[in-house]
Amino acid sequence: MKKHPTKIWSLEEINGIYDRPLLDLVFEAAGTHRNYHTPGEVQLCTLLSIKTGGCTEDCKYCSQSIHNKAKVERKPLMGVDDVLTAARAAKNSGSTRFCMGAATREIKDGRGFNRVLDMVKGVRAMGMEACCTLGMLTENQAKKLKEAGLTAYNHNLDTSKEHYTNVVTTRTYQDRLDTIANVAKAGISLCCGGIIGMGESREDRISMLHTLASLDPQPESVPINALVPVDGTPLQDAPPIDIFEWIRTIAVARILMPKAMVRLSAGRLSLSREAQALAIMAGANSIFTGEKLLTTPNPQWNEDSEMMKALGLTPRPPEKDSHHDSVCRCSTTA
Ligand code: SAM
Ligand code: DTB
Ligand code: SF4
Repeated sequence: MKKHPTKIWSLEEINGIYDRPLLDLVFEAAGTHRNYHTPGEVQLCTLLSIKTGGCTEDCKYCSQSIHNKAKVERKPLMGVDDVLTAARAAKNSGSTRFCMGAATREIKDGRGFNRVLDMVKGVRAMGMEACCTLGMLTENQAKKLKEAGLTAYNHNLDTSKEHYTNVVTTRTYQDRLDTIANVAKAGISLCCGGIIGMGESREDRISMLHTLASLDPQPESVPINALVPVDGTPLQDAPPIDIFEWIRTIAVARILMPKAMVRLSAGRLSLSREAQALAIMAGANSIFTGEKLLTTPNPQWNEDSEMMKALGLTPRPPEKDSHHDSVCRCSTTA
């Protein structure tokens, strides 16, 4: 099959887009969004922490790192039945994607990994998309997850290559890229994005967007997290994000990666409905619902459904595969 050509963006081009007057940028991103996706449709996703706390990595933002002093109750890997009960509840609440996150540098082969494979099979059997985030992955593990039916693997770049060592020191940017390559080799869609508000500069945000857009294939899903400053982490006192920088990041992500689902991930609790509306205008088309993300709070179901109603948004129907069935009404290939 002929490969769909993806435009290769230079850093200078991305700089130029990012620096445009904000409303021009949002207008262009909204146009791109409408060319590739059904306007007004938002995918609802639900997260579950299937293994909580005790992670040996030193990510400065994370409540679950043993290097940080955040108060998080450690929980071992959950059982398959409990995970599937949570998945069913998420489905009944309108979620079409179920994301299972484990606090770990990497998952070892054996009983635990086999249990995760069963979780993936169970979620897929319910007709939901299944996503996992389990830290570093070998090529063989990625292959097994693919065989179990995994829809996507989440592995974020988090920030720019340049800023990375200020945020994490126990692994390298290249380690992240290696796992991403293993995911791609196995034919699993990639969910890859970052966090805004970790003391990065505008250049860092542009550099991260450049790296994301240059991945081959591009991510199917791009989570844009606003830092949740968790007490006891080195970033607990990070100043709140500049909302317009967050909007710019979302708009540029939409323009550079037109087919991707752009997800408003962590941090929505501190964002107004108006800010979220502008982000959706700028091309975001997915939110995480449910009162908890992995360890931090998230808006209540009813708050989100009221926001959706007020904005005239509809939940994306199930089994509409984001990568292949995207509505493309334009004649060019971006
Ligand atoms: N351990 C795995 C890993 O790091 O790849 C998976 C779990 S990790 C919690 C998933 C992602 O959540 C991180 O890559 C980061 O982007 C995001 N995240 C974690 N803590 C956050 C926080 N306090 N604020 C915003 N995003 C956060
Ligand atoms: C992503 O980029 N954001 C989600 C999902 N991928 C796994 C996780 C957000 C976690 C926020 C912090 C917490 O709740 O612990
Ligand atoms: Fe561990 Fe992931 Fe948290 Fe980093 S972000 S400390 S790898 S759970």
